[in-house]
Amino acid sequence: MSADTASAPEIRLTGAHLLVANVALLGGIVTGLLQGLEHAGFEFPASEYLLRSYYHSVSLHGVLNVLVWTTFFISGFLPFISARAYAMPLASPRLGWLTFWLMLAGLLIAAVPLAGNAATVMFTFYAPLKAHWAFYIGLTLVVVGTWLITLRLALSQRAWRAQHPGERTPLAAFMSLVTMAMWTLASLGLAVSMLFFLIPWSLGLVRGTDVLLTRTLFWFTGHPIVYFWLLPAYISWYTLMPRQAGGRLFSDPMARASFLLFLILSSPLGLHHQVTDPGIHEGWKLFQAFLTFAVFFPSLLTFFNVVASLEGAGRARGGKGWFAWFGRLPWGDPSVAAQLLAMLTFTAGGIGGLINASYNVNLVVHNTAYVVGHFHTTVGTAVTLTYMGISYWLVPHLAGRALWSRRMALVQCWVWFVGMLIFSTVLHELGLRGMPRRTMISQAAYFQPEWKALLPWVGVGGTLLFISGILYLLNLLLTVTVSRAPAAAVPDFAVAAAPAEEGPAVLNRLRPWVVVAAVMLVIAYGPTLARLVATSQLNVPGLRVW
Ligand code: HAS
Ligand code: CU
Repeated sequence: MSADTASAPEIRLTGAHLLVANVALLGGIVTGLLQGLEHAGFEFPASEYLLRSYYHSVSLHGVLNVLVWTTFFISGFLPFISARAYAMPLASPRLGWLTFWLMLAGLLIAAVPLAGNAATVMFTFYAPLKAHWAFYIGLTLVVVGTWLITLRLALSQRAWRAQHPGERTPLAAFMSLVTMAMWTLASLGLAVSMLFFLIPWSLGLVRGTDVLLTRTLFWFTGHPIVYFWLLPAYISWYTLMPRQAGGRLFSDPMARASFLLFLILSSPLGLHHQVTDPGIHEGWKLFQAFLTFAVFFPSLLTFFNVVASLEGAGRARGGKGWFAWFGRLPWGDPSVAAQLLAMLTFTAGGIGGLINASYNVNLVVHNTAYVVGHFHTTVGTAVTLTYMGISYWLVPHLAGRALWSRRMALVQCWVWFVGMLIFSTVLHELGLRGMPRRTMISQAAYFQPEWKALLPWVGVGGTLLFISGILYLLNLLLTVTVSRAPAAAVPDFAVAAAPAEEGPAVLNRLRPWVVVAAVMLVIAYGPTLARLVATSQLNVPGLRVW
C-alpha cells in the first residue's frame, strides 16, 4: 500500500489536532507580544474583560504555548507520520476520534477558569498557588487523551508486526512509539499529583496540600515533557529532512539508539529543576545532575547523525569545504529553511542547557530571565520552528491545496530566527545581571539600572516573533481557505546509508527498554518520593495572588 493511501484516513483527524494547536499558538503569541512590550517599558494593557494582569497573561502564554500548541501538534503529527511509515492505516480510527474529543473537552474545561483568571498559576501550577478545580481536571483529561494515543500506536504496531514478522519497525513509527512510551511513563507523576493532591484540594476535600511533594511530582513529568516536545522534531530531522535536503540518513541504528537513550535517561530525571528546593537530599540532586549530563549524549548523537546526513546532501548538491556545504542546502524551501534555523538555534540553546544543569552554576541562573532565554531557544525555537517547518508541507497536504506563499514562509522563518536571536540573547544576559523571570519588571521595586539598556531589546525581539507568528498563521489560513492549486507531495522518508538491519535486533525492541526506564525511575525517585510521602502533612492552604 502506498504511504498516501495509508495516511489518508488520518487527514481529517490530524487536521483537527492542528487546528486546535494553531489557535492556541495565536493566543500564545499575542500574550507574548504584550509581555515583551511590558519589559520594554510599555504599560501592560490589563483590563477587567480580557487580561486581568501581567500574571494572567503569563499563565495563558505558558499553557497555550508549551502545553496546548505542542501537545495537540504532536497528537496530530505522530499518528499521521506513523501511518505513512507503516504504509498501513492505523488501528481504530474511532479510538483516534474519541481521543481527540476527550482532549478537546479537557482543554475547554481547563480553558474556562484559565480565561477567567481563576487559574492564574503559571504553566507549572506550583502549590500553594491554587486554581479552580476545572483547570486541574481539564488538564488531566488532556493527559489521559495522550495515553490513548500511545494505546492506538501500540495497537497499530501489533497489527503491523503480525503482517511483517521478523522485520524491523519503520524508523519513524518506531520513534513515535518510543516518544509516546517515554511520555506515558513520565506523565504518571503529573497524574498522581492531580488525582491525589491537587484535585481533592481544589474541590475542598482535603484541608491543605504539600508544596514540596507536588512540585517534585510536577518535575517528575515536567522534565521529560521537554523531550516529549523535542522528539517529534527529531523525528522530522532524522526521517524526513535528509531527504528534503536531497540526501540520505547517515545511520538508522544510531538514530534508534539515540531515541532509546532518551527513553531510559530522560524519564528518571527532573530534580535539576529543584536544585534550590530544600528538603531533597543533595545526593539525589547530584545523581540527577549526572543523569542530565548523560541525557546530553543522545542529543550529541543526533547532532552528529543529522549533520552527517545534511553534509552528504550539501556535498551532493556541489557543496565544498568544512562549512560551505551548509549554504548549499535547499534554503529556498521554507520547510527546510525553518528546520535548519531551528537546528542552529538549538545548538546554542543546548549548550545553555548544560550551564543550567551544572549544579552549583544553576544557583546563578535559577529563576532568572536566563532560564526564559534558554527555553525560548529550545521549545520556543528548536521545537516550534520545526513544527512550523513541518506545517509548511503538512497543512497543504491535509487541505489538498498548495502553500499560499513560499516567499512569505521564507521571510517568516528568518524573522523568527532573528527575533529569537535578539530576544533570547538579551534574556540570557539579563538573567546573568540578576533579573528575575515571571515578574512584571516595570513595577519591580528592586529594578536595577543595569537592566535598563537591554530591556527595549526584549520588546524588539518579542515584536519580531509576533510578526513572524502572524505571518505563519496567515499563510496557513490563506492556504486552507483561498489557495487553489493542488498541493505538493508529502516528503518521502529518507533512505538510510546504514540501514536498520546493520544494527543489533535489540535496537528494534521497546519492552526491555521500558523496563530499564522504569527501574531507573525507581532508583532516581524512589527514596525521595517515599520520604516525601511518609512525611507529608497536607496542611498548606491555597493562595490566589493575582
Ligand atoms: Fe532545558 C529549564 C537543562 C534541553 C526546555 N528547559 C528548562 C525549562 C524549559 C526547558 C521549558 O539542568 C524551564 C522550565 C521552567 O519553567 O522552570 N535543558 C537542559 C539540558 C538540555 C535541555 C541539559 N530544555 C531542553 C529542551 C527543552 C527544554 C530540548 C524543550 C524542548 N533546562 C535544563 C535545566 C533547567 C532547564 C537544568 C532548569 C533551570 C532552572 O534552574 O530552572 C539538553 O538536553 C540539551 C541538549 C542539546 C544539545 C544540542 C544538540 C543540537 C542539535 C542540532 C543539530 C544541528 C544541526 C545543524 C544539524 C546538545 C541536535 C547544525 C549545523 C552546524 C554546522 C552547526
Ligand atoms: Cu529539565
